[in-house]
Formats: sequence, C-alpha cells, structure tokens
Amino acid sequence: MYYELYLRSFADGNGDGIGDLKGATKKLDYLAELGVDGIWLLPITSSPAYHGYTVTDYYNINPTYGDIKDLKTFLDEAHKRKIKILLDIPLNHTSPNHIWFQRALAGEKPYVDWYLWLRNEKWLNARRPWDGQPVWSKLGGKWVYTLFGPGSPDLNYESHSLWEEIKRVLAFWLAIGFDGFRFDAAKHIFDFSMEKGYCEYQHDRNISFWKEMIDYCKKINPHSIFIGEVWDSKEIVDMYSSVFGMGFNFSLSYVIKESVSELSPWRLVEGVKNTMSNYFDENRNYDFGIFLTNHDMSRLVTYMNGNKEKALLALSTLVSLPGVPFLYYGEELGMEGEYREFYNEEQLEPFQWFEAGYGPLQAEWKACGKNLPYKGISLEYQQNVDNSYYQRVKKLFEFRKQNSWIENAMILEMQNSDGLVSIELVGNGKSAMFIHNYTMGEKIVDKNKDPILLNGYLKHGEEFLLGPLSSAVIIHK
Ligand code: ACG
Repeated sequence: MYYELYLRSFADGNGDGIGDLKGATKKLDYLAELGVDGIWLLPITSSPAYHGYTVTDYYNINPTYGDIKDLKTFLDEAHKRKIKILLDIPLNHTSPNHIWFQRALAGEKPYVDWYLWLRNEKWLNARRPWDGQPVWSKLGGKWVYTLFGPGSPDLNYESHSLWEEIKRVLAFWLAIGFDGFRFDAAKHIFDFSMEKGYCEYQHDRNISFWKEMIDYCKKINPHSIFIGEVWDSKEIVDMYSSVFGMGFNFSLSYVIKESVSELSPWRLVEGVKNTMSNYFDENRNYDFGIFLTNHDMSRLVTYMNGNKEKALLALSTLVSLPGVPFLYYGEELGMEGEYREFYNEEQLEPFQWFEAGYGPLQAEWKACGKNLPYKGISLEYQQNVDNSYYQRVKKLFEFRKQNSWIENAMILEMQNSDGLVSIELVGNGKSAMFIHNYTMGEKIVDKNKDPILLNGYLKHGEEFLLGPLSSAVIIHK
C-alpha cells in the first residue's frame, strides 16, 4: 500500500511546528507497522506555496522541509524498511518566482521559449475545461498561459531544449535515491491549441513526451516506478497508464464512495465492472492505483457525512479489489476535511498524533478546525481503544499486506444478491471471495465456507449473520 504523505502536516523534526524530513524519518516505523510499502511524497521542491505545486527551483528542497542530507537519510531509512519513495513533481508549470520565468520575462533565451506567451487577443477568451476559469494571466506586464492560475505560468513543451532540461531534473532526483515519480497534471503538457485558440488536450503529444521521459529514466534505473495523475475518464487514464505502468483510477474512487454513501450495491457491481474492466481478464499491461481520497478531495469520513461505518465499508471494499492501494495521510485516523476550490486547506490539516493536539513531532503550522483535540481522532487515543477506527483500518491493510497476491489478481466474478456483494478473486495460485453487506440489516452468509470477519461483525450461530455494512472473506486456498 502506498501512503500519500503531505510532509508539512505529518511530523515536525526540528520543533518549528512545520512537518519535515527529519520528522517523517522518525515516523517510518509507524508507517511500516501500518503496512505501508510505498510513499507518494507530495512536492518538496522549493516553492512559495503551502501545497508545493509551484516550483522555484527543481534542483533543491524547500528549506522548511530540510536539506539534501535529511532527504538522503529519509530515503535510506525508508529503503531499510523496504518502503519505496515516489517524488511528486509538477512539470506542467513553475512559480512565477522561478528564475526561468524571471529570465523569460526579460526575453532571455532559451527561457523565453519555455513559456507560452499570448500571440492572438482572441486567445484571451479561452477558459479552463472543467470549471471555466480564465487561463491567461498578465505577469510582469506580459500575457502568459497559466492553466492553474496566475501563480503557475505553464511551461511550453514546444521547446525541445526544455525536454532536455526536464531530463536533467528527473536524473537529479533519481540519483539522490527516489524510486520514481508521481507525475502531476500529466494530461496538461500540451493542452492549449494555438490553431484554435482554446484549451484542447493533445493526448498523443503528451504521451510521446512522457514516453521519452520514462525511457530516459529507465536507462538510469530500470526499476524506477511512475504513476501519472490523469484526472479523467477510464478511457483517457488507460491511454496514459500503459506508458507510465500505473495510473490512478479516479473513476473507481467515485464508484466506491457513491455506492457506499447511497448504499447501492448494484451501482458498485456495475461501476467496478466498468472502471476495473481490465482486471476481469489476465492480459493487463499496467496497474491501477486504487484509492478513495487524495489531497484534491474531501476526506472519506467527511464525504460520508461523518458516518464512520460507511467509511470503513468503503475501505473494506477498496482492499478487496486488485490494483495498488493508495491511502491519503490521516485517513487511517478518520480525520475530517472538506475540499473547497480556492480554499483547500481543511483536508491538509496536521496529522493528529496526540489527543491534546500537542506533543513531540506534532506539526502545528495551522489550526485544526476540523480535527479538534480531545475528540478521539488522535493516534494516541485510538491506539489505546480496542476496535477504534484506526485499529479497524490497520487490520484491513494488515490483511491486504498479508495477501499481496490480490494486487495482481483477476476478478473472476462479482455479483450482488439482495445487497450482499461478493467479489471472487484468483491469482498466483490463490483465490478468495469477499462478501460486503451493503445494507443496514444483518445478512446470512454460508457458514460452511468458513467466512473470516474483515470489518464490522459476524455472528456465529445456527446461521452466520454478517452485520450491517460489514465485510468478510473466504480464503479458498
Ligand atoms: C493536480 C494536483 C493539484 C495541483 C495541480 C497543479 C494539479 O493534484 O493538487 O493543484 O499543480 C484538474 C487537473 C489535475 C489537478 C486538479 C486539481 N490536480 O487535471 O491535474 O485539477 C475534472 C477535470 C480534471 C480536473 C478535475 C478537478 O477533467 O482535469 O483536474 O475536474 O476537479 C470525473 C471526470 C473527471 C473530472 C472529475 C471531477 O472523474 O472523469 O474528468 O475531472 O469527475 O469533476 C495545486 C493546488 C491548487 C493550486 C495549484 C497551482 O492544489 O490549489 O491552484 O496547485
């Protein structure tokens, strides 16, 4: 399981209240115990932004997080625990404070070619495809293309000298010891048509760019791992993922969350058949990164309107599906946070290590409006409570870790019988059937099959009764 780690909010190693590499290094045993064997590290490169997605220097770490020595220690200690580390690197745009952009504004070559300048007034009418926001900004007196707003002028990959520079950037971080990359905004490398004067995803050109970057990285480290962020339909994700080797299955995250929140077992079965269709047969040429939430979304318990049993059913469903699971930091505690465009900090609140909200390594860079102290959210509290939310999530990922064959399994069959959803998996000489109760009533399950409780409750008696929103598994062999 990969853990999506936002360093600023995880663990503070130098007492300045801001999470950093020293702090995260001290928490690697905690992650290993949770069943983590990979970390998606949100951007740590120099950036003026709390989120880190607007870079000012691709060859340096944000000093708030530490230095190269701290990073190498973090990577070494992670590798000692067999935990791989993927660096999240935003290559679609930089910060306007990046020296490249400053030199570009001054008209200096090659930098001036590394950004997309307005050439036709009509282009100003262009709008962002998913929310209609303007995509041109006047910076330093010049109109420049900024898909993600004025704080992030887009890099212009029409310039091939930029491709060579990006290869040097990737080689730099692989040489430091990263196992690979999460490529941010992967479908936006070429997303503005200068002929038509509006935003248009040029998937073929994007894919040939990523193919060249990945082939280059593979020459440096043949075992390097890549996952592209392509927030789009399964069909579009399919196109990119065969180049990256792994793609986030955004559509599945909606299917599971909506099916659970509406308690709609048929929606789940139909949705999984559509969004995971390539796991219903053997010949699959890439993996899906499967997840429920990330830093661009509301947290799971918030999505479920505070209903923790529904959140646990969603997590039980996730770990019963093939693919590579990703867990967003703090979701193991049931932390809350609503994602709101333009003010998206609630889902980025500091990880709650201590019930009082204070203690060694506790990050304090922002107040916890949604995850208040003394509310039983903290790890300190939940670690000492039997069957707490944390204990139950930990049990799910321990099960998943002990059954790593599921990652590459094939879905033999999936059906809904009166609200009891069964998922039959086979792979690597093993097979199992998961049973999820998508109703608020107890359901009889076949006791002769010796079902094992995964989450919720299972009454053993004349008949075996699986509790509401509960899950069980039958390990065939
Ligand atoms: C990445 C990072 C995000 C970061 C940036 C910029 C990019 O994860 O944290 O912002 O570096 C779009 C982009 C993504 C981007 C998100 C935030 N995420 O494609 O790369 O915006 C539709 C569109 C998607 C769009 C999504 C946004 O298709 O392109 O993502 O909406 O909600 C179904 C459909 C699917 C549709 C969804 C949702 O799934 O199939 O197409 O997606 O419904 O409607 C960071 C900060 C920002 C800051 C920026 C500079 O977080 O605040 O502004 O940096």
